[in-house]
Amino acid sequence: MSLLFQLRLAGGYRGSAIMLLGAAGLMPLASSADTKPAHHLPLPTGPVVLVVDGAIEHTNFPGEARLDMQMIENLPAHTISTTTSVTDGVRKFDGVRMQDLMNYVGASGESALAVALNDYRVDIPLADFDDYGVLLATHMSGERLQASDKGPLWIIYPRDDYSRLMDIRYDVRWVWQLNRITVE
Ligand SMILES: Nc1nc2c(c(=O)[nH]1)N[C@H]1C(S)=C(S)[C@@H](COP(=O)(O)O)O[C@H]1N2
Ligand SMILES: [Mo]
Repeated sequence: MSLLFQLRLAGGYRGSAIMLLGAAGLMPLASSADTKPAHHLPLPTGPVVLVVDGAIEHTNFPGEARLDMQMIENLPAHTISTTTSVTDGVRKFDGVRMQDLMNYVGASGESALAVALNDYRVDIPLADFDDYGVLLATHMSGERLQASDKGPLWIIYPRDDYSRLMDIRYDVRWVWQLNRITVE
């Protein structure tokens, strides 16, 4: 990952971005980024809403990527409008792509064990994220998802765009109140 990309992801962390720029100024930009031995994610500054562990390369605690909402929302914004099996009519969901999140933590492997606040857990093939542009939603109908109602993070599939997703095998992967992902 390039230093510039890191700086962009650090958006909002102006202090640390300036410190990074200062450190980079001591040596040529390209070599400082390329020779960095291990990749460390920025530290969360707000409440941790999602922990990713398992087969990931980029961490900010031993073996874990602890993410606050800002770190998640620094990823590119995406939208899916779809019906769901638990709401009426078409809803607009805003959030970030699961694939971008997996890239951010440097995930490798076959599947993601998604675990929710209520201990619900299900294995999701990593291929789904790229195949369907699966969303990690933070908002429904323009409003932030609350923990009291499927939030703060809900995995959303574009089921209206792919008839094969209208199936119980996929319904069970729509994990709401998601709070941990173990990459396997
Ligand atoms: N956090 C959480 N997410 C969950 C579940 C759950 O119990 N807890 N149930 C799953 C199942 S089994 C299905 S079929 C879909 C829809 O659940 P529902 O029809 O029971 O509302 O959400 C999935 N996501
Ligand atoms: Mo279910």
